[in-house]
Amino acid sequence: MTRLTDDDVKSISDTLDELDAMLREKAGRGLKSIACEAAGIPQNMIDPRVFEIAVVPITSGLGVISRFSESVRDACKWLGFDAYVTEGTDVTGFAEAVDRKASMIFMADDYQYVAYNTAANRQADNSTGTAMGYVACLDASAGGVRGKEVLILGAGRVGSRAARLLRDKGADVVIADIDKPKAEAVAASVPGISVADDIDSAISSHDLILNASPAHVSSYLIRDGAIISSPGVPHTFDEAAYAKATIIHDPLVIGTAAMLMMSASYSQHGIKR
Ligand code: 2YJ
Repeated sequence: MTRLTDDDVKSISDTLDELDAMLREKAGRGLKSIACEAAGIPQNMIDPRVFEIAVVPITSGLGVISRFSESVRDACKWLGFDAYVTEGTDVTGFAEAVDRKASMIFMADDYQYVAYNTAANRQADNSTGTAMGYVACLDASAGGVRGKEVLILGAGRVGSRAARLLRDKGADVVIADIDKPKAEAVAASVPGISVADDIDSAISSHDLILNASPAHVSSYLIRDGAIISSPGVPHTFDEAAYAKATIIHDPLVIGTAAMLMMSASYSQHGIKR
C-alpha cells in the first residue's frame, strides 16, 4: 500500500472548497453528497452535531506524516462535524479520545486507516471508504455505470473492493494489474469480472477507468473524453492527460469523507446496518 507523503497532504486544509468545486464540476455533486452516496445513506440521515471526532496521530512504523491528522480534522470539520487532534499520540492519544468521550476516533498507521465508532463498537476502514468514494465519483460523472464497461487498474485493497461495488452497480468490469495473478484472484472472487490481457490496450480502449494503482498512466494511451476516477497515489497524470480526460483525484479527503459517513451511519438513529 502506498504511503502518503508530507507533500501529498500539505495543502489539503486550504483547498477543501476547491475540492468540493472540482467534484461539482466533474461529478455534478459536492463532497458531502458524494460521501453519503458512497456510504449508501441519504444526506439528511446524518446529523453531524451529535458526533465529536478525535484524530489520533500515530507514530509507529514510518511515523507521523506532517499535517495528516490536521488535514483529517479539517476535512471532518468542513463536513460539519466537531473534530480535534489529540494532544497525545498512539495509545496516549487513544486514551485521551476515550476520556473525552469521542464518538468517532480516526487513526492511521502505515497499513490501516480507520474511523472507529465508539458507540457502535465498529470501524469503517479507509480502503473500503476510498473504493466507495471513487466508485460514487465515477458513477456520478458517467451518469451511471450500469451496462457500461469499466476498467479497474490495480487489484489491491481499493481496486478489489471497487470491483465488487462496480459489479453491484451493474457495470461490466475488467480488471488489470501488473501482477496478473492478483487480478485473476479478484476476478475469481467476484462473479462476472474479466481480466485484461494487455494493460496498455485496455487503457486505450476504455472510456471509464477507476485507477487504484500507483502506476503512471501515459497520456497518449488515454481516450479523448475518458473519465478517470483516480484514488491511486502517487498521482502522475500530466497536463496532456487532463486535457483529454475528466480526471478526479485527491490524496485523502474523498476516501476520508466516505469512511466518515459510513462510520457515522453505524450509530445514527434510524439507520440499520
Ligand atoms: O498519524 C500519522 O500521521 C501517520 N501514522 C499516518 C499514516 C498514513 N497512512 C498511510 O498513508 C497508509 N498508506 C494508509 C493510507 C490509506 C489511504 N487510502
